[in-house]
Amino acid sequence: MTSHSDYPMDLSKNTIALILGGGRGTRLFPLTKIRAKPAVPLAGKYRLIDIPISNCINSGLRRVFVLTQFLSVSLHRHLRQTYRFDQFTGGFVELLAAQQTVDSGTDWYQGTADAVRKNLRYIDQPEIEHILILSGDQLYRMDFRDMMKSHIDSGADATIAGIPVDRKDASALGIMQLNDDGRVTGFVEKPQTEEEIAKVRMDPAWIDARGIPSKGRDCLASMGLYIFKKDVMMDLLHGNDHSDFGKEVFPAAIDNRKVQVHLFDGYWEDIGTIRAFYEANLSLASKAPPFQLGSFDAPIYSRPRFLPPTVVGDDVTVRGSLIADGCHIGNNVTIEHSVIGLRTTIGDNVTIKNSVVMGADYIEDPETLPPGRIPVGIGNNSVISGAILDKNSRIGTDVSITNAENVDSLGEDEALQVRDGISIVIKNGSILNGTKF
Ligand code: ADQ
Ligand code: ADP
Repeated sequence: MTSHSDYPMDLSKNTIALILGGGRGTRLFPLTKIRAKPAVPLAGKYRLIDIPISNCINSGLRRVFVLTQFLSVSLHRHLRQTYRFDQFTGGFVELLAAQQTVDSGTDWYQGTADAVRKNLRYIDQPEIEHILILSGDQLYRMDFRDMMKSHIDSGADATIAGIPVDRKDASALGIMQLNDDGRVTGFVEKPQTEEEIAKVRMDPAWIDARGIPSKGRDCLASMGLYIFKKDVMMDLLHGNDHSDFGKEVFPAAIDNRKVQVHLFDGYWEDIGTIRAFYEANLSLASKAPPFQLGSFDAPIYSRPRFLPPTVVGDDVTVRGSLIADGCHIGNNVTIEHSVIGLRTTIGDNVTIKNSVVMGADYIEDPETLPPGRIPVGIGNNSVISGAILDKNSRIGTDVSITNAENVDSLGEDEALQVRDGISIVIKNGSILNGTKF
């Protein structure tokens, strides 16, 4: 256990965090079709943005900008209602949306570096010395004071958080080569061939020698988390049109700037695709989750809500699942390895397996529904398996969503779609009584 006195690093005054809230990317479609990526619900009661912001707060960092492509009302509301710092801390969590940067052109951000470049004027405050850049779609817990310590101790211009990975995972990540002092001497973004990987692979003994069991892993991946000296970052983004940190800024910077690594070997998952998002949610719904949502030292924060406890009927079996507040679960229900989000209503004789049910924004009074309207929630006698049900979805009675024919991809605008083999009912989507898929 560490105490605050172990950390002389005080990030509250001289460091700003920028959270990259998502590009044009469609990797989380259709969950991001109607909301900004940081607002996507996670683990039944959080949103993706709660992870990096909680890490900042737990590291003593309270000056946080969130860069998004579009000003999302629900994201703005969530941030406003959740992250209110008292007037004496000087803290803030503020959204910077692409459309707001009028004098930088009306283009959307072209990439991660471009998103930061278009907001430099908010960052360039005299007391700020370091900029921490974070991804908005990762699940991990890190004390950024450790990373800042590496950054300061090595006198780096920029520090990249790095994690050992297997070769099979290398092609989706930025892979770094390091010298004995931990300086980055090679950087290849998402190497696709054996030759490219060979250029940057590390000897597993190098990793073992630094106190991290390599377990045969011979690639060191960038976690997409960076600390820059502010002035160096200003320089690196000035006078060029490099749009991405991984693709352009780092490969160009490693020769004439001191770019160091900060090694990390805890749980860390990029959850920016439907498959990764689904699996990360389900991994939390197990007896021994690889990531603890609850932690006394470093909690994950979210908007406080005043919901009643979940009501459970007779003959309900729940195995390896997360059930959030405010749910109504009927009789004779089986829930296995699933996430049941806030205010979910489940009828009688329902089976839910390996699914992420996001819940609802409101509790509906069935008496007030117009005739023929399917109520929010999951109707009687339905079976849901291998699915994501986005918020406020209306699943009728006798419905079966199991992707019985193992379809990999289906639909664009329909209420029921398939991505990466996972059935998805979109937000507010209705599935008629008796539908079988
Ligand atoms: P990727 O995650 O593939 O790789 P990218 O798509 O650039 O890189 O996303 C990084 C983060 O920035 C994500 O949170 C994303 O949502 C956000 N983002 C992307 N474009 C954005 C934009 N235009 N405006 C605002 N936010 C944007 C990166 C690195 C790799 C590293 C992996 C680790 O490039 O080197 O290994 O992260 O996950
Ligand atoms: P999502 O990002 O999932 O699409 P929503 O925009 O639907 O989320 O909003 C989610 C939460 O905000 C819900 O708890 C909802 O009750 C609440 N909410 C919706 N509208 C308002 C409002 N005008 N003022 C305050 N809270 C609201």
